Amino acid sequence: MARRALITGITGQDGAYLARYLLDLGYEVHGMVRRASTCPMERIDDLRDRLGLHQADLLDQLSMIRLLDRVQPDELYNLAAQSFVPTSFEQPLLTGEFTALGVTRLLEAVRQVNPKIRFYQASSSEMFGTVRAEPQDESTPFWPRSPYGVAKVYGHWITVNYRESYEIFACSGILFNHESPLRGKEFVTRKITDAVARIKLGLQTTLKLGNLDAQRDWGFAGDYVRAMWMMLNQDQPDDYVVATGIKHSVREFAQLAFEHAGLNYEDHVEIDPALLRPADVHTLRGDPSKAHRVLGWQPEVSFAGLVAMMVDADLRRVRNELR
Ligand code: NDP
Ligand code: GDR
Repeated sequence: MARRALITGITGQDGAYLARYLLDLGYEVHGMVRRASTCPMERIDDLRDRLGLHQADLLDQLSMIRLLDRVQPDELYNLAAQSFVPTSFEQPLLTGEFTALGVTRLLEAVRQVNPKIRFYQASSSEMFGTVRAEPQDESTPFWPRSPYGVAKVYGHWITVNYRESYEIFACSGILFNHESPLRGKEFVTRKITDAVARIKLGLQTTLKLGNLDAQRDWGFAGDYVRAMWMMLNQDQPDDYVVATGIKHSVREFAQLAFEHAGLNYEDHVEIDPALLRPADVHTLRGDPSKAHRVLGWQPEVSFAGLVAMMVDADLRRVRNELR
């Protein structure tokens, strides 16, 4: 019998990559989607006839209990969240409801329906915030810098707590930034590669950015979803940092992306103070030694490869839209 997986947040970037990965492994894949008046299925359109999609919402406890009862998954990946850091400053309460308490609602549903369901929580390097050590590993203390980061710290510890209290096979994956052509256009990497394509093809001339000196450890989303599956397929549940171990600044990302299209970023990028955050995370670099050692996980796409992949995909897409 095929193993059965349920993904919350299946319509997001990671949900789309993870669904593909699990289908390729032979899983029966189900996804939780929330009701909307428009259709947010763009990223999984080509997979829809191979997926079971079910309506439920992180805010509605009963909907999640019913969903688990109906699907009876072996593995549950909790990727759903309000995931955009600036929005968390504007909507801190809603962010807490989705990104923090949503995790407890889901874990309670696991306890009630079947405590043998293996549970993955999408934790984040944003929990490290003002970093207490460089690079950051599983034992580095958290100091989150946004309501989003604070909510993710709650999600992390409630996952650990349910593992320790109820012996649920629950893992927290502390993933550093990972990007792809499916990344939302509000995040800085995709904002840059989308603008590069539009500038190259004559549709816009400038790109407004905020903090160009922020440094991130950027990897490829396709590599990172493999690590999620690996965590749930060990003998023991545990928490892992997933990162490349190399950091770059937003400026470097922009420079490389514009260069890849034969452009100079200095001719097009403008600083907009409105894009600066009330508190930002200035630098992040992960230490993925444990994921290498225990999971055997290795990333396959380099930073330069990622930038080129994203610029090429946006150039192709914008060209097609112009036809
Ligand atoms: P996205 O923002 O692309 O996707 C978020 C998903 O959550 C969407 O499918 C969205 O649905 C869903 N969602 C939001 N609110 C609710 C709700 N109330 N009920 C049900 N579903 C909801 O995020 P990513 O794919 O980039 O990230 C996946 C997870 O990993 C998130 O939890 C994120 O915080 C975390 N993370 C991401 C990292 C990254 O670099 N990408 C790094 C570390 C952690 P809809 O389509 O309806 O909006
Ligand atoms: P982040 O990603 O906050 O790290 O969270 P984002 O791409 O939004 O920002 C990265 C850094 O770039 C700086 N920056 C800008 N950011 C945006 N969005 N837009 C701009 O114009 C801009 N200019 C500079 C930011 O200040 C920041 O320092 C992402 C999300 O996917 C989270 O859900 C996830 O948990 C973390 O990555 C790891």
